Amino acid sequence: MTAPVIVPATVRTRWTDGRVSGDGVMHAERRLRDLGAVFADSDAWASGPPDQLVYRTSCVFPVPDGTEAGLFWGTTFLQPGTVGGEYFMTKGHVHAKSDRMEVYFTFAGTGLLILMDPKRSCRVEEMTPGSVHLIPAHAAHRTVNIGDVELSFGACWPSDAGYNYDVIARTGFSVRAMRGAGGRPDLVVV
Ligand code: S6P
Ligand code: ZN
Repeated sequence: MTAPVIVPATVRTRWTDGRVSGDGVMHAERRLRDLGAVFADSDAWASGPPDQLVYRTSCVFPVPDGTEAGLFWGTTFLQPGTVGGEYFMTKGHVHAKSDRMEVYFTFAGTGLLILMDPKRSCRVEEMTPGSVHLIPAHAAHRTVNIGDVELSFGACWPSDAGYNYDVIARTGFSVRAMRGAGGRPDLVVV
């Protein structure tokens, strides 16, 4: 057998901020206009700049969506800001195959990971550089930027997990993160 040659990795992640580069990296973004039902104060949302970037993702999908036993991974970059006193956050979803788990790991910034079980009970984990978060089966998950700089975190999830945004669009999370006195987050149960 001939000796294998050493080849460079085809994808790189910069550990200081999570920036992903290389082959097959797909970019997507969500602006304020895309997040109408997400924030509690719909008047504040409607009066905000629709082009305002709230978050973007850079992900690698090495196998077709829905493939059993494959993996996807990537970074989410969530901007700092508020709408009606509520911190910028992701839409949030439960996986379409809801028993599929996921792992998050924080590169930079400070945030919250809101995990909600099917009984609408929430657990809120602090995200800081280096923190690692396991998203259990059946948990809806949403991230919130509670800092003054970009929050970036990596994610790795099964390629057959899929997304269900409808359940969140219909009933939301039972906890909202508002900027409180002194800039600290207040968790409001709704
Ligand atoms: C995918 C994973 C993340 C999110 C991303 C944006 O399972 O959880 O890549 O897609 O953080 O959040 P959302 O709720 O808009 O998909
Ligand atoms: Zn997910």
